[in-house]
Amino acid sequence: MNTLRIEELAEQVDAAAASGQTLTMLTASVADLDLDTAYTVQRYSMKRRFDRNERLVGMKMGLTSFAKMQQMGVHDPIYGHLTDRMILPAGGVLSLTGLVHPRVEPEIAFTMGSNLSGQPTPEEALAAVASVHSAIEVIDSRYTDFKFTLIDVVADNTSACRYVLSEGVPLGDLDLGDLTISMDVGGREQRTGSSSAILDHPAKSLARLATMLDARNQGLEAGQTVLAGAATAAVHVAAGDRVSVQVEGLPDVHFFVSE
Ligand code: OOG
Ligand code: MG
Repeated sequence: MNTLRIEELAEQVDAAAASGQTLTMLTASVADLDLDTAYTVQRYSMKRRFDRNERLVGMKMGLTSFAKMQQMGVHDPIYGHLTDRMILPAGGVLSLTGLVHPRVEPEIAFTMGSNLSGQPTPEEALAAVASVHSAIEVIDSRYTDFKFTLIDVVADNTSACRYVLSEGVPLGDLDLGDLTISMDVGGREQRTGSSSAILDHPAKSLARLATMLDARNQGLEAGQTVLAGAATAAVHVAAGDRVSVQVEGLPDVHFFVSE
């Protein structure tokens, strides 16, 4: 696919995200969009945000858990970019204005203490981590009815919308392999899972992210945030909700939803 066409697709996904308007799946009309090109669309769409003074602050993994793969009907881990515009302070308020149909999911996040590149083992990946957080990701697919193929969701920056981190704690002796994770959404919906749902261990998700980035000559940098992926299926939010996540052994995190 030529650069001009990729630019056009990037403009479409960027405009949908910026305006909160839905988009028909790109693959419905673009026959020659493959996964590798979808990552290029994602990168070009990020460049548009950077041109509007958004700043890259980290990366996210998606579809790392069976619950998510099953919910979305898509079966491979994917990654997206996080910008400063997506940061929601802990205890803060998410406004639904300008969003399409947001959902929340409970996650574990890392703050990188050093750069991470190449194809690290999970142990090597963890050695590059400065602190660990419980986290809530707000995803908001720009596609109609929150339905997409793997290629479409990658082009749409893996539905990234907002995220909230708890205070960070050093990893120390904490084993992230099997921590209970629970989420409450407005007292209406609860989800409970285990950190083992995240590619068996969140460190494997981090290592996999580095390896996927390496295939495109990218890596992670000290200070960046990494969302390791949801441990349970995602839940719709509504105005008035208080959304909270608890990860065993980590500080809690919550935020509020307004119209
Ligand atoms: C894609 C993003 C999935 C996760 O943690 O699994 C994701 C989506 O479900 O819209 O962020
Ligand atoms: Mg997520």
